[in-house]
Amino acid sequence: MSSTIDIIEANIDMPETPLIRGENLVTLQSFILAETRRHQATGTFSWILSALSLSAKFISNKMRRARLENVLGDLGADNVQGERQQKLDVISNEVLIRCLGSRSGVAIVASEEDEEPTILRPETDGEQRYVVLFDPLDGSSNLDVCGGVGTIFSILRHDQGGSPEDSVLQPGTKQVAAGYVLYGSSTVLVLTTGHGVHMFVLDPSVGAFMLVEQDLRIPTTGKTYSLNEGNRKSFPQGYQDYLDWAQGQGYSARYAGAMVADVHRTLLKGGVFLYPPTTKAPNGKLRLMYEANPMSMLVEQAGGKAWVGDGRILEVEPETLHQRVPVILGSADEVDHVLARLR
Ligand code: FDP
Repeated sequence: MSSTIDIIEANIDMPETPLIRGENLVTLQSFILAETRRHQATGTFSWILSALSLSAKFISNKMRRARLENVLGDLGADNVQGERQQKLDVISNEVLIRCLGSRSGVAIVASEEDEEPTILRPETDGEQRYVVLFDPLDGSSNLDVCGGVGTIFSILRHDQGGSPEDSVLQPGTKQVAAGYVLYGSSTVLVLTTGHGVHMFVLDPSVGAFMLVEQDLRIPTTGKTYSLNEGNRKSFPQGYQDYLDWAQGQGYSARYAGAMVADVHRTLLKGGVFLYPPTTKAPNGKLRLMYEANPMSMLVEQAGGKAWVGDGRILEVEPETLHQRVPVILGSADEVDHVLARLR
């Protein structure tokens, strides 16, 4: 069976010993085009992915120069979640809205930073349009200390029959694509369109995301848990029992405090990422529509599991745009170890 890389590179004669490291040079753009053809997707959809990739390049560039351009720190205002807004939260939100807003295939955008979705083109005009939900800058409290932060996105089909609200409030199983960008020691974009998970790294010298791993699989096991253990005393008993068990088994703790960084590590190395209910946040802290759902689609597509406690995150019926859910996701066996203590 020919791979996407074969399709793109078939006509290129490569020297026997490549001068550039890496067997093939496939950009996100060419990968999306090949995927579009392979799965008979529409060009509209590819344009949306290209807007997300363009936004990621803008944000990445801003981030790298943030201290020099004096755009670190908070704005002195709270967002709709009652959280302190960072200057870069606002800049990233604007970049995404402007890039996505110019694509005719985008019907609605919904952001963590805005109370209500922005309805751009509710009519379909005979074209399949999409809803794009995003957290423009996840983990932004890490910004001032040069820690990893990211952008998370989820794409749904715009349902022309119902109200814009119905279009936005679809369960995670209906996502047609999901992904994140991690602005870490390099800028990494991880994407699924429902046919596996693929990883790209931004090459700043050419300004393109290059494919570095196709069909990424999460390890089935991994003796690492990732959660804010400072909240331990206010977790439900099952989570505390899990921690006792894991520590007895010699597990390690790893927590960056930014979901994108923690999920990325879990995806590559295995283990489990958790944000349990706490006394202060009885439904957990993470948002279903633009944090838990897209990450769950990626983790499931990579062969892992993503649960709220008593069911799959992707099957939660959403009630509001900014609703929160408890999150347990990662290697299949490790998620099972947690669930066994919650039952
Ligand atoms: P942040 O508030 O910094 O944006 O989305 C919320 C989030 O970060 C996640 O990225 C992260 O996993 C979590 O909050 C960290 O919360 P705690 O500080 O409560 O551990």
